Amino acid sequence: MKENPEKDIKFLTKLFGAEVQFMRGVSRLEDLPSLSLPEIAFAGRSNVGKSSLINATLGRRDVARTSNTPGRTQEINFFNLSKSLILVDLPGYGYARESKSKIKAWNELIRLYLRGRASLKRVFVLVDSRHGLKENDREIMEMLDEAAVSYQLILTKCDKLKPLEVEKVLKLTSQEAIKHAAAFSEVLTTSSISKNGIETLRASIAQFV
Ligand SMILES: Nc1nc2c(ncn2[C@@H]2O[C@H](COP(=O)(O)OP(=O)(O)OP(=O)(O)O)[C@@H](O)[C@H]2O)c(=O)[nH]1
Ligand SMILES: [Mg+2]
Repeated sequence: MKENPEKDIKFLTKLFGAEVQFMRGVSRLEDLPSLSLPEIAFAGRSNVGKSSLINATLGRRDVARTSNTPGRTQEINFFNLSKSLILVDLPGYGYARESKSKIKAWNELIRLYLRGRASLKRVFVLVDSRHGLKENDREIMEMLDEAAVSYQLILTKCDKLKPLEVEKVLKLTSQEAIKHAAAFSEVLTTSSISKNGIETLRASIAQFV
């Protein structure tokens, strides 16, 4: 990206206002699209707000499908942004109102994708600000550390907390992030409703264009 802040804003507005194309939803590893553009993936527990955050980042409501019921996103969904990069909406790991075999299959697919994708430039690991890091988040973080896949933690749904509560969970989460080899030390705070943190997230994504 350019260094002039005004130009940066223009660049971001243009990039995220550009055409978004749904490429495909994948439930089997052999159906993954061939490696082409840089990929940025949104991972996290079911219902943490992955699909909503993708929509907020794109400034659109309905690119990625969202729902109150954990387990909405059932495939790895690939979205081509402006023929420049690919945003990847993953199914949630952990709890979902689905059969054990389905959850196991999703978890397996997510892990294989995250560990073995050469074009994957950054993983955002989303964490519900009301709950903080859970065991299955830590498992994913350790797996990404081992695979040397760069990732950044993002606290979601910060509109549901008071500012001081956000500060507290941010501090705790940051203290854990710095202990992980492949994690960014900076943890982002976001809300897909108030749009807080979305510009920072956009800037973070745009560096891969
Ligand atoms: N208050 C608030 N609610 C949110 C926010 N982001 C998402 N939600 C709500 O949380 C629920 C789950 O959002 P999704 O975006 O579908 O979550 P997901 O992580 O994609 O869920 P799965 O695909 O099931 O894993 C929906 O009811 C959203 O409206 C947010 O920033 N603030
Ligand atoms: Mg989803």
